[in-house]
Amino acid sequence: MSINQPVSRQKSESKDTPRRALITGITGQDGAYLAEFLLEMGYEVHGMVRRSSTESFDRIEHIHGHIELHQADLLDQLSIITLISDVRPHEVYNLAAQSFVPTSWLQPLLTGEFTGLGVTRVLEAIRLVDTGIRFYQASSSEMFGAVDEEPQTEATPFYPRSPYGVAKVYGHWITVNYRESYDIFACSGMLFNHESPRRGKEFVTRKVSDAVARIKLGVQDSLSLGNLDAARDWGYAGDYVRAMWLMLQQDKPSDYVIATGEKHTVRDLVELAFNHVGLDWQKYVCTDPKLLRPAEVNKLRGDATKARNELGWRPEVDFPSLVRMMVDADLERVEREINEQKL
Ligand code: NAP
Ligand code: G4F
Repeated sequence: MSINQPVSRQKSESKDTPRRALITGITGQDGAYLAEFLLEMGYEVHGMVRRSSTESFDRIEHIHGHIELHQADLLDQLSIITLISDVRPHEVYNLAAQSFVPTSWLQPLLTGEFTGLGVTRVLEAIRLVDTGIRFYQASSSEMFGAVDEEPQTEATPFYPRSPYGVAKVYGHWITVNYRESYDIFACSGMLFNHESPRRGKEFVTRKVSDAVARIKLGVQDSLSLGNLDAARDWGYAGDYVRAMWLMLQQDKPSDYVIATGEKHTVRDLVELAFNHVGLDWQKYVCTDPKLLRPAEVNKLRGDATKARNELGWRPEVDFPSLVRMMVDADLERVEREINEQKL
């Protein structure tokens, strides 16, 4: 896929000029769904990608030719300023981050740089180029961490339990701060876990759906997991990117919890996924203490009443449908790979 060289854009606009959006993290799960959604809404979609020795554009391969990619990095301030002044987006969606919680204990400083300070770099670029650009920050339910209150709302105090959660709290507050200091239309979406067939295989839902497909098709024997009692409020990524866009279409910027309001354990997830292919999970799943986290969070369940009332947002895919969707997609992919003799 080709990456654009910097080109300065005409700043004059007519009423027919399509809205321009810039997505950081366009190669990730949410970036791919958001890009598709914005294209459907008639946007001109630009994506920021970092340099890598191998291209990892699988999730956006199908929209290649409809989006423009630009090289920049959350660690490099000048590259972000140059990108925003070249593209001159109306809306910036900051989805890029080191997003895997266990990695944040292995690389806490890098996580702070990407996931925390990276937000300030994007906001600084907007402040310097054009404070009229609308900004969405991908905040997380991990900010709530070890909360007492359940379910969590926009007013629930934060108690992050991982370097990732701590970095996201910084990203959240710097977004609020730039809104209040510079009058930038900046919103923080406090999103609870959201999953899909495009989810990275290191996250528990996809690890399970991939393993179920491989076990069913005879190319894997067992599945090792960590804490089966851990519980999350899991929704569908396709529903959640709609909420991101809705936040930037309001008259006033604000922060919103986006969640289903339901909590399920990893054990529920495993049982549903194995049942879907007619297997008894207890014959295949074992637990490995190495997969336990230094600190766990147990009470994450969101209350999205504000988003429902102000944005008109509600999730459309429920948990059992999500699990079935992910297992079916992995069955199809693993079967194809077996037929192509890749497995
Ligand atoms: P993801 O699949 O892990 O995608 C992360 C994206 O960030 C990838 O495109 C990655 O690019 C990019 N990135 C990482 N470091 C970068 C850097 N230094 N410079 C430029 N790009 C960089 O994450 P996701 O699930 O789509 O989540 C999107 C955002 O929402 C993240 O900020 C995440 O923390 C947050 N969030 C996610 C959830 C969830 O349940 N999914 C919930 C709450 C918040 P490469 O392809 O080059 O690695
Ligand atoms: O799927 P997970 O790795 O997601 P986690 O840690 O909740 O983080 C995700 O959601 C956040 C929103 O709250 C995002 F901000 C973040 O970027 C990311 O997208 O783990 C979910 C739960 C944990 O409690 C974990 O301990 O599953 C438990 N789990 C049990 N066994 C496991 C495993 N998690 C993983 N990744 N792998 C296991 O084998």
